[in-house]
Amino acid sequence: MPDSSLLPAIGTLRADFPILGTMARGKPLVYLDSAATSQKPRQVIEAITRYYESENGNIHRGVHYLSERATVLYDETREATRRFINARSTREVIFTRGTTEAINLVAHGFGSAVLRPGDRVLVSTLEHHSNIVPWQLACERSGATLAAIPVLDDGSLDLAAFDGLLDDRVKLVAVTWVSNALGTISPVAELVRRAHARAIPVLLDGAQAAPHIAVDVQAIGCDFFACSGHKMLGPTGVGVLYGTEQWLDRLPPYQGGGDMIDTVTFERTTFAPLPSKFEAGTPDIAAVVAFRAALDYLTTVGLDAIAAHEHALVEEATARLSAIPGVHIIGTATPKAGVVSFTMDCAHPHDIGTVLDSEGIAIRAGHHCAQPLMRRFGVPSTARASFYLYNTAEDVDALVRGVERVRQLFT
Ligand code: 7TS
Repeated sequence: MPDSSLLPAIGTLRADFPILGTMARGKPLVYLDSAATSQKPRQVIEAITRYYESENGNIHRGVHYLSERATVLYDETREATRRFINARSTREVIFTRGTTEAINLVAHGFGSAVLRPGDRVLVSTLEHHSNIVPWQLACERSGATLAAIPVLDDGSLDLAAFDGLLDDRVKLVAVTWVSNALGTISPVAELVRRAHARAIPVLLDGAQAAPHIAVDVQAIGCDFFACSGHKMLGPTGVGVLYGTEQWLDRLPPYQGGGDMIDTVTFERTTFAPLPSKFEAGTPDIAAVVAFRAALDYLTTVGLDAIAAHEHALVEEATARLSAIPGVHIIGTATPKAGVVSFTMDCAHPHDIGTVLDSEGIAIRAGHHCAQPLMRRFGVPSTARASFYLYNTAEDVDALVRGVERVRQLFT
């Protein structure tokens, strides 16, 4: 049994998440879909309410009390984010709507300012569509091409093939740190080292890493890093793009509008310095402000404790599901973050998801926005249980019971 006490006072911690005490389909909710979006602690929910009840004003423009207050809170979150990922400067921390927008911002800039016909962007077979499609669009615009690092049968990156693909045509390596579909954790510092040895910049999709792993962008040495607030206990509508000043200065603005300019005439506009250059228009201020509460929460519990807790749950779930006849775990590489992806001989993943749902258990069934990866493993889709700091050994029990019930129903 995984030891629920791995996290200090997990019962108290669960009490911070009001939704975990609710019912789904008349059964106590068992939430195993945190890779899609995490649940929110009371501290985050209260920060949103507090913001709208007593702090709401537009940022960076007013002289009045509320505008100044909102601006301070917004800027404090930028500093808290800088600390959370260990960026050098708040100039390197851009708030976006999420990982998708962060990657699109960089892809747009590369498409117009960096990529030329014959150049290459290197992604991997593990990618979520949001780290494939923006690059395809950038390649179409610029005449560059896209290539993908293959994966081995255990769901890890083929590092020998990676070395073979790193040639002078490659102008960017854009890879996921943690696979959302399999949970594979890629050796990102090593990937950066090998790419930088050929002076190739690296973007890391950290959507599934930031909720689970302590991030230090300087130690890893990546040029860009993207993550989504809503997967890390924060609200929807806020994400982070980290980029080195050197790169962000080189890339053109993504959107034009208020807050990102220095001077505007009808002939010519000059742009604001970083980070404002990439933050046109009124952002989701409430989400950014409440994201601070999520970062504080994660920091207080501790990313290492969270990772150890999830690891124990994943190990337990993997061992017990593997023991059920006809269940196949997809992605067996180590190390792995809080994801268990599987198929069953007797039932389609959507049937698995539907039966579990009738028991109040939330998992995701589908291609997980990773169709090339599904194709690599010869499956149209998988059932995916994903764990987070608030999950318990009892949640694993419920999952295993649910999967056994699927087997009874379909054989
Ligand atoms: N990259 C990865 C690795 C992801 O897992 C996701 C979302 C994204 C990018 C996009 O994040 P967004 O916040 O901009 O939408 N992944 C999932 C998932 O696994 N199930 O639902 C969304």
